[in-house]
Amino acid sequence: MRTIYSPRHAGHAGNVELNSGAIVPAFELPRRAEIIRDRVREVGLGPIEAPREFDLSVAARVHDRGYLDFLPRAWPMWAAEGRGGTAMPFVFPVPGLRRDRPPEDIDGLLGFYAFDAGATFVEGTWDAVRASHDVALTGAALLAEGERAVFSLCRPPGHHAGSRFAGGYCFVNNAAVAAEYLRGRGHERVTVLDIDYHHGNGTQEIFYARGDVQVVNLHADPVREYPYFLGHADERGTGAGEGANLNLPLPWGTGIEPFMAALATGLAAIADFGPGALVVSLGVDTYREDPISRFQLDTPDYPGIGAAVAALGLPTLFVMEGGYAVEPIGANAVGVLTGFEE
Ligand code: Q9C
Ligand code: ZN
Repeated sequence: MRTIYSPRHAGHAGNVELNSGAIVPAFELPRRAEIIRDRVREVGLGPIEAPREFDLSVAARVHDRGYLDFLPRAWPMWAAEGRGGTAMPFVFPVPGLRRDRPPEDIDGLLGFYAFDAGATFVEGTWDAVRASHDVALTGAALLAEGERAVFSLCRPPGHHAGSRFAGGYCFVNNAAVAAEYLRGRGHERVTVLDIDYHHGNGTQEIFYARGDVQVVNLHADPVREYPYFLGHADERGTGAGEGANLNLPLPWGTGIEPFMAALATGLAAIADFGPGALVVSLGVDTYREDPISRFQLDTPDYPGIGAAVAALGLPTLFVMEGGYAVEPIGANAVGVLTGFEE
């Protein structure tokens, strides 16, 4: 399997986040992608290739134009106020206390285009986001050209980014952009299967009213876990998308057996939907020692997940999402891929 990787992710570095009432170094950091890349090499998964360049026309079909225009302007506007460090929102438009009118000030705009304080900007953020988007689209293009499977080693991740909201370390929804690309390239139906620990709220929102892109999500139950406000089992899609959204929430402490049982349910729903291609939002924050998560998967469990996905027999694009136990992240993520190939 080919891996698509860009070193430009490394410009998105030194960010901080809010954690238990304190400002701490962001858990989502450059080493993550480097360790995964090194593991790809170590196990000989296949060639590691640079992305091609794409314009934002596909992204503009899943994201709001004003939002996409804001992302590259966020850091320059912040710096123009004489500020350094990390650009982070502190005020958000909630129902009843907002109008649908973008402010002009950077602090207002950061909140207007975000659902939490977790997607922060430094000088190199937009370049890294742009490269991550290209990494995803290059994988999708290779799939459209006939590859059976490709690994898009995206960083920053994307599945929390909604049509006009950043959050949870995510800016552009790489998996959604890839799925939308595949839809436009001959596949009548495409599925996004999200196995990150956290519910892919952005991906769900983007495709919720669409019947051509199925979204299947395995994640920690939002009753107790981030992102809290979406990801329940009764969210099934709306309008033309009715029945095309499947949430499989799992309790804290979930180990590999119930995880595989839920995965089997998800895979059966995918087979019923009959997509021409599959995009997997691959998060390995389901790992037992992940510092911000509470599932119990272990390193030897990951190949079995890849093997189960492979049994669908679909052209498959893996798009990297979360995973914050930094040293084991390579073995865990690449374990899914080697399991897929066996
Ligand atoms: N401050 C992804 O896995 N909550 N995003 C952090 C500690 C946000 C996860 C709690 C987790 C976001 C792509
Ligand atoms: Zn996650």
